[in-house]
Amino acid sequence: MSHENKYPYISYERESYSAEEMVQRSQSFFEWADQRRSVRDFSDEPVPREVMENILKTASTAPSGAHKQPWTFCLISNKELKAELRKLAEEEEYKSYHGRMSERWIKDLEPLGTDWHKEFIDIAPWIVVVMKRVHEREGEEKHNNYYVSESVGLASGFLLMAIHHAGLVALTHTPSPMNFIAKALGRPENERPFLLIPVGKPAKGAMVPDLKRKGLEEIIAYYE
Ligand code: IYR
Repeated sequence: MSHENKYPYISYERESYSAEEMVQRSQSFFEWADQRRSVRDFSDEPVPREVMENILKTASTAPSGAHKQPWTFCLISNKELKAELRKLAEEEEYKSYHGRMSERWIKDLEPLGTDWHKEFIDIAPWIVVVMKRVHEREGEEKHNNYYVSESVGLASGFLLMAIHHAGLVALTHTPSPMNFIAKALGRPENERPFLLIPVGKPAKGAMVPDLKRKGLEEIIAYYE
């Protein structure tokens, strides 16, 4: 390939598994991933910052448009800031649950037990706010990033799996509208809030709804 001379390449090899090993590995990985649940009841037990940094390094291994890695993760443990974010989130959510969301939407959320109260923002030891970087600046010039939502969505998926792997739990919270977050955190104008994710251990006696996941026949359209 022509670019090989111009840009550095390194060789890449992975361990190769037999068909049986691949079936076994993919099955056990599924069973492990299937244990992950969104949790709303957090313990306030501290989690070391190094754990969070490793988790965020993992999130940042996600593929991204032209490898621009168009994300910033705000890592928050400051109590006053968490209280402020909770207050602002609850103000927006109160309006959402009392008129901005459709009746159908509220009904769809009933089994999940959500409402406008967001005490988990105060209680969880860490809040990760995932920011999209819509462009980068070079002096006066703005350069748009590519496939920003796809890229940041992928990084957020990796983030949730890394949290799960550390034995922690998370909630993908989407306060709406989210502009208050960028303002409260003093983020630069090229960043937009994407998700607010409390991270920690589940509270003792935490409960989650007994949800069923779709079966293969519902999620795969085969073309063999
Ligand atoms: N953003 C609100 C409402 C909400 C919406 C969906 I779709 C959910 O799956 C859960 C909640 C909130 O965070 O409560």
